[in-house]
Amino acid sequence: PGIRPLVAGNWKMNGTSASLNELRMIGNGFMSGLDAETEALVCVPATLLAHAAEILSRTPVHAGGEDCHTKESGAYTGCISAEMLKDAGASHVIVGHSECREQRGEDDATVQAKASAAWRAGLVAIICIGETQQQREAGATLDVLSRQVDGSVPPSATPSNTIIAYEPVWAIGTGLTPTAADVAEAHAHIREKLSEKLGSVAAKVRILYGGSVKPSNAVELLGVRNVDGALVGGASLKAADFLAIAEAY
Ligand code: G2H
Repeated sequence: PGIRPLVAGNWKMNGTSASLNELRMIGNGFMSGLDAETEALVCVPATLLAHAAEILSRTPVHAGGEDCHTKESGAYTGCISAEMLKDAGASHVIVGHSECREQRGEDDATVQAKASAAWRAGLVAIICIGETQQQREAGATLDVLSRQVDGSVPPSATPSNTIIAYEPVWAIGTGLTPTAADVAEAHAHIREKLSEKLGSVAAKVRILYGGSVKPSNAVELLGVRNVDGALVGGASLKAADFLAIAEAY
């Protein structure tokens, strides 16, 4: 109550100009009939961002980036700054996705610096956290989430510049999802840690669930207390699936 849900897509390393038609269909879907209570965003590869932003500019759907560098510019071959994403039409950027943490050795301090870089450029930071399967099996889930909130979320985060995405690593792209009770426990814990860190504004910071969200489980997952939206990977590549998930609200 009081929090506008966000359904965000994450295309990852998928999509060429041929995929822009799906984006057109997503934009059209939100123009015609979908509940205006739900905010929508699609984060696309940087190569598509300017096209995506142009296509979505006539719709209520935002375009976002999937990662950014901490610096504004400089000798960082192959990297993209938050300012560049903003210039290409992004409103949001994902930082600290588990794939970046794992594949590129990104630590909490780097993720926090990326969130600050996003704000510097005028972007909303979507900060991803979540435990691995090994950590879950060891009973360390809540400790891991505490450590990631402490380390990855800048102390001056607000509901307007920051969104948290809880993505259990073992649920990403696997088709596995936690139970509603597990999701409720994790989100309540994240909310509590945010409150300790940010004070009363934490009540309004959106906490998205991510990890194998699809039309068939969206109603259950998005109905959980403290779940303020979804970060959708695979199912955001098909307009029909993404729209069906948004309709779960
Ligand atoms: C988790 C999620 C989106 P998927 O990475 O960030 O992907 O929905 O494919 O599990």
